[in-house]
Formats: sequence, structure tokens, C-alpha cells
Amino acid sequence: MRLSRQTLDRLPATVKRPEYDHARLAVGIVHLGIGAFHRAHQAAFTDAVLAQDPAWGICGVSLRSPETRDALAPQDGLYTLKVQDGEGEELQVIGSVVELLCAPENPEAVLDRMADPATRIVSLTITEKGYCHNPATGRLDENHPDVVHDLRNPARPKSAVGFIVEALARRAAAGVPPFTLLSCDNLPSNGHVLKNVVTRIAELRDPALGRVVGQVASPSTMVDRIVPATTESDRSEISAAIGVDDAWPIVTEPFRQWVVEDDFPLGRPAWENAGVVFVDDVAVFEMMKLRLLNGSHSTLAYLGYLAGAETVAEAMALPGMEALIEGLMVEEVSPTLPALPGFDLAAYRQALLQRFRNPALRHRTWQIAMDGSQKLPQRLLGTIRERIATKSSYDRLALGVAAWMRYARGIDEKGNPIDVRDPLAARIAGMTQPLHRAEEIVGAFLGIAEVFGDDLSSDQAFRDTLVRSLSALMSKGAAAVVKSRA
Ligand code: CS2
Repeated sequence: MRLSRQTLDRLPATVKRPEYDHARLAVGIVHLGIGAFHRAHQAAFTDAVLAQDPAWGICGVSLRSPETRDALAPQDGLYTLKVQDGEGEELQVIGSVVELLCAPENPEAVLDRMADPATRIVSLTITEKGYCHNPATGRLDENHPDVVHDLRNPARPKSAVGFIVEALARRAAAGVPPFTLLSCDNLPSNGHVLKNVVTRIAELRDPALGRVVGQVASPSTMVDRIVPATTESDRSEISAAIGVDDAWPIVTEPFRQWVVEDDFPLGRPAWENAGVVFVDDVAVFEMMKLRLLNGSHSTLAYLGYLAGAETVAEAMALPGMEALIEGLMVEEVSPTLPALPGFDLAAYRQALLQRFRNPALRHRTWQIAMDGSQKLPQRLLGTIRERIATKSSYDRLALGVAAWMRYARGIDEKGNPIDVRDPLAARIAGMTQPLHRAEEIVGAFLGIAEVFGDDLSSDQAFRDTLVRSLSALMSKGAAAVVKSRA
């Protein structure tokens, strides 16, 4: 028997379930990129306030594969969220996703939903690379194959940004006011980046459309919850615990945070009642989270993977690792963060270390290692730039960057190939695998302008630091380097 509206009343009493009439929900939000993160984060915050207003159901859109739709549509969009840490676990069925669409199969259905006047928010978790931008400049990459495609075929877009521009064009033509854009990806000023990219695409289509899109509200947000990919054993354990089959449950940690700029001309769910914090400017929160959490995460992922740690918790347990990460946060990152009055930064850092140690989450280093070329600019390189500007040390941050180079070259410490997932993977492998000396490898990487920008590429001290770190990683191995840095 499958989890569905019909089987909700068979669930054990300990499983939390929607406290509203699920059949009465209507779509008010279209979410592009309905992955695990969205389902543990925005969809959970939204679920908590639907009893107050059932008009804010979510239409979840997959931009690539039909897998999520195929798993959740037969379940009326319902799925289980398992929240766990070392101390306990809690199961909750989330009901905020009321419709599922697969964009490549039926782009017209997605555009219809987005153009519908009832849709008042279009939110996104499409990962860094989904923005089709140059990570170093934040501007649209006009040569990106999806952008080129979408400009040639505006009514049958492939990219999220292409869907947004076409839907806004249709709304404008029909006299329907624009929806609010809500980026929930780990990018600094994610709302601005999104707005710049879609406005530029619209301008390239038609200057008048550019002016329309330039007026759209696009508040920035800081999102936080650690959500590992669901495994087969999660599926079977959770299905056994709830007594019916759930084809795609999600496992996550208790911690969740969402800080949002309050700019929603067509309204929004009462998310503040679920703990969402609304502010005028999210920039400081975003910088703190990207540099402390995600910067540490990427460093843990590359060093951990190279040293043979499968999960973040295993990486944290490597001799010297915790001291290295704490040192990175305290000495190298924290001094670059603007003050947040009343905010206890030391407690935030301690909580992060504890979250990274969470023994109940199997968060794979390989998962976090993905898309490094898109992640490093905001996670490590921006911080390094500020350390250089203030003539301060950045050894641990540079070790994280060197570990990425060691990893992204695509050959592990035993000489076996690494399954590197990154839009630049092939280019990096082609460029760096024939090279063997750290100087040459670092030189090749620094030539990637969309990652390092011109400034870092030409900084001799930065180059020397990377060469030292990469040589050590290549000669001694990551585990020994981590141990020696403690
Ligand atoms: C992680 C993030 O996969 C990654 O790159 O660093 O997904 C991280 O778990 C979240 O940002 C936590 O909020």
C-alpha cells in the first residue's frame, strides 16, 4: 500500500501529518527544482502555515528528469520527512506539494501554471549552475548553451531562467501582474543575481520586455538545512516505520533557518508563524552562512573525500580535522564578517561543528564536492580576497582550494578515477591530468577566469600558497596534511 491522501489515517499516531484539509489546497507557488532540499526546507515551512491559508500550495517542477513526479504524483504529492540527530528522530508527512510537473515533458503545462494569476510566487532551488551566470562576475553567461537555446526558442525554454522570462512575458501580455521571484540557492545576493540574469535575457529578447522584467520583485534569501540525498535504506526504513510505502522520503537534521527580505507585492504565506525571519537586507546573514557553513563544508568534502571519508561526520572524525575547521572559521572567516548586533557568532560556530558531527546523517562528501567550480567563488574565494586586502593569513582557506584542485583533477590518492560532477569537469581533466607538478597544475586552474577572476589569477602570494598546499597534498596525502595542520 502506498502513502497517499487515502492512507493518511492508517499511519501510526506518532507520525505527524497535515493539520489542514489536503484536498482543499490550491496552487499559489510554483517551485522550480523540486529536489530534496526544497522538500525539507521551503515545503516544510509552508506546510506549517497552510491551515491559515490553503491558497499557498506548491506546484513542484523538475527541470530535468521525471523521477520526482513519478515518485510523488501517485502519493498525491505527500512524502515523509524524517528529522534526526544523535538523540532521536521524528517522522512527519508533508502535504504542501500539491502538483508535480516535469518541464522537459510538458513545458507548456509549466508555463500555463506560471502564467496563471493564482500563482503569486515562483521560487527556485536550481543549484548554482542553474543561474547560467559567470560565478566570478554574477552576470549572465550569454554563451551558455541553455541561454542560447532559450533565446532561439523562447516559447519552449529549457532553463529555469528561460521559463521565468517567458512566463513573465505571457503575464504582461495578458495584463496579469508579475509574480514575486524567490531564489533559495546558496548564492550571495541570490535575488539580485536572479534578477540580473532574467532581466538580461528579457532585454536580449526585446528591450520592452527587459523593462517589464526589470520591475519584478526578487527578494534575496538565506536558506539553511542539511539534507543528504535519500538512500535505498532510508526508503525502506521509513516505509516500514510509517506502515505504507513512501517512494521518496527525505532525511534531514532538526536545525532549519530561512531569512528572507520582505518584498512580496502579491502577498506571501504567513511564513513568520513557522519561524522564518523577515529582514530588510539579508546580505550579512547570507555571507555568514556561505562563508562559515558552506566554506567549511566544501573544505571538509574535498579533504575528507581524498582522505577516504565517505561522510561529513567521518571527515570530522579524521585526526586534526575538527581543529582545522574550527581554526578556519575562527581565525580566517569570522574576521571578514560584518557585525550582526546581538548575534552570538561563537555559539553559531559551535552549533555548526555539532551539525557537521551529526552521526545520524549520512551526508556524503562526494555530494558536497559536486559543482566546486560554481561553489568556490562564494564559499572560499571571496573570503580569501578580503584576507588578502587586509594582509591577513588564509592558509586553511587555501588548503580547501588546493584540495578542490587535487579532487577536480579527477584522480584520487590511489590513482583511481574520481567521478567528478561539475560543469567544468571535462575541461579541468583535459587541462590538468597530463600535468604532474603542483606549480603547473595550480597554474592551469588559476587560468579559469570564471572561477578565480583576473585578480586572484595574478596574485603571486596566493599562487605560492596554493602550490605549497597542493604539493603537500600530492606528496603526503590529505589525511597526513590535515593531521599536521591541527
Ligand atoms: C552543501 C549544502 O551540498 C553542498 O554543497 O554545502 O547543500 C549545505 O548542506 C546546505 O547549504 C546547508 O544549508
